[in-house]
Amino acid sequence: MPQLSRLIRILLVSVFAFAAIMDTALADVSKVKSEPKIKAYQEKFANYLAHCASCHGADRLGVTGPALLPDNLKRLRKEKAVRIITEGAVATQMTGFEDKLTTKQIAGLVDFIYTPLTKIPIWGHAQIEKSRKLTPAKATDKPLFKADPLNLFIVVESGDHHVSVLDGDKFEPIARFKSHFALHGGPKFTPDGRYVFFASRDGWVTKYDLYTLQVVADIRAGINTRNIAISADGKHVAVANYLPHSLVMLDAKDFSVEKIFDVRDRWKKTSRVSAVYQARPRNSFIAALKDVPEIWEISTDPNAPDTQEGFVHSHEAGMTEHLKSSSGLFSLRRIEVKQPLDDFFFDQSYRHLLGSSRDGKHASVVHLDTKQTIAGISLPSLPHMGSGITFDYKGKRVMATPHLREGKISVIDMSSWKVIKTIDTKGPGFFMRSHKNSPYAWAGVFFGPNRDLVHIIDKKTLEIVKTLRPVPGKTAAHVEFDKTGAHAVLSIWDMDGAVIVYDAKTLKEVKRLKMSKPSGKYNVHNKINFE
Ligand code: DHE
Repeated sequence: MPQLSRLIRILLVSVFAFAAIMDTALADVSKVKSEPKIKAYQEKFANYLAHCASCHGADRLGVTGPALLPDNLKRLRKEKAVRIITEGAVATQMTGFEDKLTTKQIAGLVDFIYTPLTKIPIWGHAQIEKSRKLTPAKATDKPLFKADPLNLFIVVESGDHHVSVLDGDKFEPIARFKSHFALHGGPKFTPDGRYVFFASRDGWVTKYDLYTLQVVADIRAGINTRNIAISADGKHVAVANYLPHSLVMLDAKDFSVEKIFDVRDRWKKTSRVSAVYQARPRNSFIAALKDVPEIWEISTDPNAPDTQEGFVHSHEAGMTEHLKSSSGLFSLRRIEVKQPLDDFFFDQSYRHLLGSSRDGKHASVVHLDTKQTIAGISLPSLPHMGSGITFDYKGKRVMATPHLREGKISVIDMSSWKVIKTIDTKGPGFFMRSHKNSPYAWAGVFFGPNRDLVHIIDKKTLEIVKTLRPVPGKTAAHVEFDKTGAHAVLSIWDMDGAVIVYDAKTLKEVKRLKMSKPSGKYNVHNKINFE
């Protein structure tokens, strides 16, 4: 009898899965008008089902392989997609199809995966919960290794999709594990530094225990995710999604879904979420919305009164899908702005937010308490605020930001909100980093022929005092300091890459460790102290 009910269950699941595939297929086909086109489309779809669906899902949302949707593939050029289907992808399970498919069929498949779905797929409470996987951690309240747990480095190796954990005193690896495909954004840590959370572009959020060195929870909170943030008390993880248009709140302990915001402005216009940030002194999350002129502040203060000023309960905002918490938790405050702002930077009090406009030519300063835009700053093309750093210069707090389209770094006075200096560099940059104990700010050239260069800027003079070329011809990017600021660690972004440890004062190389395209590295102490 139990066997019979299992059989019925399997049968029902298969019928539903088939119905879902056909629904997607028919919806896609409805866009294709003439008969020969329908035939060609059906052929591509049949090839997709035969060769790709088992790993990437019949609905293209991803299974063991990544999602194959235009939004998720934005950073992959079509020619490269053709090459990957033909030859396979290094350091992944993707094998080449050269001997199974013709060049024309491969081109057809590429065409197919870059075709948008006609319906936004549903990824709600049921789908998220279903993906949740917990692995019990070994019981311990101390690290199971000798290294200083607050001076560990977490290195995201995007070449072969792994994460390494380094002892930050000896610069030796103590653990390495497989991550989801294409992690993006900085990992986030609980305030005690014990747990670290990662997000992948395909929506997977992973919790890793740095004491036992094991993955303890995993969940898919979106289909196309931007980044995550952790609340000031370490109890909630917020996930910002492009697809669907949602902001998902997870319980940081066991990843149960606390709430899903279906993101819409006051007029119900739906929006992607560019990113979500923790505003520690405000005990809230701040979210950047891509398509509507609003900034969201979501309270995470468990002691907030029910009628906290300016906040409305999420049910009033008409967007509660599931709400576990009571009181003011997760109530929403909308800050209306003139135009959508992307890519944020905050001053240390979290009273002011600096957001870049979509045209990428200027930034607005928004006072988060009064909701007023108090200043506008004209800037060279496309600042990358998220990578900005702050430090003291001639008794003033300044912020320095690289630009994605021009070889310039803007230095902004954070009291007058005026650009006080524009530093010319050898090409557009992506990341900048410093440490309170370091006299220098490090800024890599990320794009163009000089992408193997890293500028060292004296924070006292705002002059470039040295330019390093660690490996000629290979991109040098993303610097992180150790706990005390004595060493700076730089990445060589190559499959045959490395992290290079420098003495942060003498700027001499101390050590080199081989790594697979180490895109970012994060020191536990610096991250939990917002260094
Ligand atoms: Fe990032 C952080 C947005 C492309 C590597 N990137 C961030 C953050 C944002 C952002 C908002 C801060 C989130 C956080 O840490 O919580 N990134 C964007 C974009 O909008 C952009 C330009 C286009 C896109 O397709 O998303 C973009 N980013 C890239 C890349 O192409 C990079 C170089 C390679 C990659 O892995 O995708 C890249 N972004 C990174 C890294 C961080 C990051 C390594 C974390 C930096 C840190 O030190 O914290």
